Amino acid sequence: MGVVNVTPDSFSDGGRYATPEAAIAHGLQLAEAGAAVLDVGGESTRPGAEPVEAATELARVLPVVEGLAPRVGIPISVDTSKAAVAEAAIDAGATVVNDVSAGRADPAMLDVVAATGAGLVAMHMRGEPRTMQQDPHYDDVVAEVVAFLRQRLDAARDAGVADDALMADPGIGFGKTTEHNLELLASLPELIAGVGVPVLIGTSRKTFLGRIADVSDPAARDDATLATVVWCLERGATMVRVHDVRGAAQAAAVLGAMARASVARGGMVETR
Ligand code: PMM
Repeated sequence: MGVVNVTPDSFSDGGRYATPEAAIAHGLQLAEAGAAVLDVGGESTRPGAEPVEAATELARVLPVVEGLAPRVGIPISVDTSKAAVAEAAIDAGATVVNDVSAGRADPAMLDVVAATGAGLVAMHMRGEPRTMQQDPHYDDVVAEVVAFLRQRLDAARDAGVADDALMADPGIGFGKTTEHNLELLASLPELIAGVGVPVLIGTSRKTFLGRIADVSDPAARDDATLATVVWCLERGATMVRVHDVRGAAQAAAVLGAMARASVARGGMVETR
């Protein structure tokens, strides 16, 4: 999943693709580089970010979805927590809703997803972006994230979202310390088994990578990101959300070839 942020203030690529033309050109490049899905977002969810009005988010996202949908042969997801934005983006050609609030921020969201037949990514976040990094605490981060995701997936099913339309995401960096993020990544097979639907992971350029690899500029964290991409795909993640699609696609292709060779030699690694 390639990230197309149409925001002036995203932590990772803030302002670079803030005009529709720049964002569309960027999305086309990511599709060319091997993205399987393009994730278009108009509200920054970086720690401390203030919410934006639906009208502002719509004005950012819609022209980009409209511009990309007829030109890329891959699904487009809309990264939003607002039902009105999701509905308009689906009208414009998006087929997946990536909601970092997992349907909690807007009571109409799950109904919109169900009524349109769109896919849904339900993500775990502790609190909201404005406050989520203020002293996050869990007794058992893996168990609590799994329990939350199971509850939100059930809420989506209760609203009428089809089981095969669902993905779950532990929300790396959303109300989590470096240790929490590492614990979630270390426990990926347990987490995937626990939620029971395909799992998406977004580590790309996040702060914990900068801390571990000592890289302060988020745009210089793609090599650090790639280590997590390989780790996640190797441990059963279905999809990774990245800025550097070219690197991730190359790593996934090589990983898949090695996994197939391993199976051909009677190894235990699954093909993907
Ligand atoms: N991370 C960001 C935004 N949206 N959506 C999902 N499903 N998972 C994530 O980890 C995620 C997300 C923040 O990163 P960005 O500012 O680089 O888009």
